[in-house]
Amino acid sequence: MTKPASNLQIDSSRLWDTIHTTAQFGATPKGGVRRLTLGPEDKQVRDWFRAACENAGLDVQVDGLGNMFALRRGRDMSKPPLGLGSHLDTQPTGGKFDGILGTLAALEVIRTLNDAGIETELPLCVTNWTNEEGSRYAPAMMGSAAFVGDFTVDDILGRKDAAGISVAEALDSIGYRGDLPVGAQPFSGFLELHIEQGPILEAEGKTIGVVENGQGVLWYDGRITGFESHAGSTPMNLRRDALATLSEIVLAIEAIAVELGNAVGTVGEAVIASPSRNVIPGEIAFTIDARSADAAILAQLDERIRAAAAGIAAKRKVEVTLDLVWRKEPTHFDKTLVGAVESAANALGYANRRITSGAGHDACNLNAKVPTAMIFVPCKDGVSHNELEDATQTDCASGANVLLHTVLSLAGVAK
Ligand code: HGY
Ligand code: MN
Ligand code: MN
Repeated sequence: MTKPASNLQIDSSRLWDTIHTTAQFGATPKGGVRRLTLGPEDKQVRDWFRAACENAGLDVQVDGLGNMFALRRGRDMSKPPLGLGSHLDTQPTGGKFDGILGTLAALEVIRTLNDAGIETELPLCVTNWTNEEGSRYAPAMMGSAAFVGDFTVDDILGRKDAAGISVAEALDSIGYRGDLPVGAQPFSGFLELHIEQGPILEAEGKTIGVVENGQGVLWYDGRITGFESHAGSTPMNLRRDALATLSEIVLAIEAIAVELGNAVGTVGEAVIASPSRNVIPGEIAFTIDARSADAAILAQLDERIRAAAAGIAAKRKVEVTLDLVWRKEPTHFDKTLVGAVESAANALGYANRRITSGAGHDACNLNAKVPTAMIFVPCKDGVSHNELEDATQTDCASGANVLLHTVLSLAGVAK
């Protein structure tokens, strides 16, 4: 095998252009991107991505949950491809970079190898995972979770959004329910470039995050059943107020996470059934997202949140149910691949540091099945899941260059 061209760099302007070209699909007035999974804007970007991959000479396949796999032949086609990619769906108040940088940087790596006439030993497979965000359908990282067998395909196909549309119907509506069996695409390893979605790299002036671990995640669907009654005539001591109950639960979760340290807890959704200004809320559906990079703390979060909810329910004489809909243990990425990322960053002269991911990623699921690692670059003020999400062209290019050289070192150069 020949040595990878160490001065090979991706085309920074081309990558930057593709990021801004695709940002038009679901562009919001505030400069963000609202591209909910399996909706019309997701179809637009998927169609664009498929065409771009085919123009780059890749063979695109789609599996039964819409996960997209774009294959570049290597010299030794008897070996499974090295995977690289991320996701193209966004949060409702999403930005231009979350997921999109990693998927388009993977395409840029292919384009750069094509321009340089480089053939790798291993085949390469650029991937766009379905519903990483978990906003329209739970769980998050849904397509990659089913790919590694954490959920059955039928279970996922049957999941419904707030409007009662199933994953199956949504996939069919955009024409992305493919023939490839879910989980059939083999990988020799997987790499994901992503913005940090936190403040550390920017604060420390580091260009690259060499991601070692990822937080474990607990997702609950909660329901509070109190009693609707007149807001004017019901004495305070006789109320069974579902919203006052939820307010106590929210503050209890906050206190538990702060007290445990190395933990976070969020109530991101709450819906009062038939709300009215002069009716005491009787019924509320809500969600909890709790995380820790430490497995023991994750277990304590589960225990303490359940106990707090039960205590508040008893005190207020209401019913509170918590249904754990998703549990993912903390991720520890593959040491060899993490080392390859770090070597590439050092060889390219980028300031870097080891880091734990606060956010979940498809790579965290892949890691259960194949050796996996992640590359982070800074985002402005650490902000993400917000239309203000921003990153610099230079940092995006640096991350893509680390991805390129990590790919070359792992896949090998045939010619
Ligand atoms: O929830 C997450 O961490 C990811 O952004 N879906
Ligand atoms: Mn993401
Ligand atoms: Mn996200």
